[in-house]
Amino acid sequence: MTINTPSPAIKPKPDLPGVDTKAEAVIASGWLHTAKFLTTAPQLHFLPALDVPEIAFVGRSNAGKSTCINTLTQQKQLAFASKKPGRTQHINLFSLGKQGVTDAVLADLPGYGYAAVPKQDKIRWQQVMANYLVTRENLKAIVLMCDPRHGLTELDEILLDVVRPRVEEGLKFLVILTKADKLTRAEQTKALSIMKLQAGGGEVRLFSATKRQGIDEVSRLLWQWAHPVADQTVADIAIV
Ligand SMILES: Nc1nc2c(ncn2[C@@H]2O[C@H](COP(=O)(O)OP(=O)(O)O)[C@@H](O)[C@H]2O)c(=O)[nH]1
Ligand SMILES: [Mg+2]
Repeated sequence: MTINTPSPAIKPKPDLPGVDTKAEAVIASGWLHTAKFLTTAPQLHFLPALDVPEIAFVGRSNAGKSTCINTLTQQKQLAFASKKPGRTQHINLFSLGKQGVTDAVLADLPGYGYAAVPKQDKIRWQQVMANYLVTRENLKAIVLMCDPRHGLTELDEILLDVVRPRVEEGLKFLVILTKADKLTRAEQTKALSIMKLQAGGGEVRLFSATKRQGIDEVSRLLWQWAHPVADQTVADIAIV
């Protein structure tokens, strides 16, 4: 869909002169909808080396990661929203791109922190995860899912420590506060400001799959990160 004449009813965000946020959200969501299963691997070295930007989704089991991926891509079964936490132990890749041309990849990493998982598996997970996050060359951004009712867990903190050097070198970082519908307005505001302090310069967004909150904002961020074009407006890009 090509959008080059923004509706007069849609006002650009004052802090982003020239960018029509609604039009950008439409483009971003169309792009996310192209997600297709690419491959799955139990460890980093089984993954194909890719030269398109990769955006990794991480988070403790049950944080709402599968639901979020399915919501963003508008596909019910893309990332299987398992009722059994800790079930997905592989890194799953999904390709994104219009007209069959892959221009980015989403990586769904195994959920962690599920108590019933044997210790050996937990250690294995930490190694796979750390290896991926530290050495995956085309990794462009990390999206950490966090249920704001629980806040950051010990494993989330470990993960933050692991990725911090790469974030300092320019890796993009977003914390999604999931299931925001479970919080009151006041609780949402509080959770957002606490997480902004903890995220160390990363982005933080409230998200609810059931109330469809935060979808446009997150979609736009992911789209922008995968398409970093300086000094171009969304309309220019859409015309190309
Ligand atoms: N109320 C509410 N529940 C959610 C939301 N997102 C996920 N859930 C529920 O949280 C549970 C875990 O979700 P799932 O996506 O499987 O989490 P994952 O283990 O991180 O992949 C499921 O019962 C979902 O239905 C949300 O936005 N709102
Ligand atoms: Mg899941």
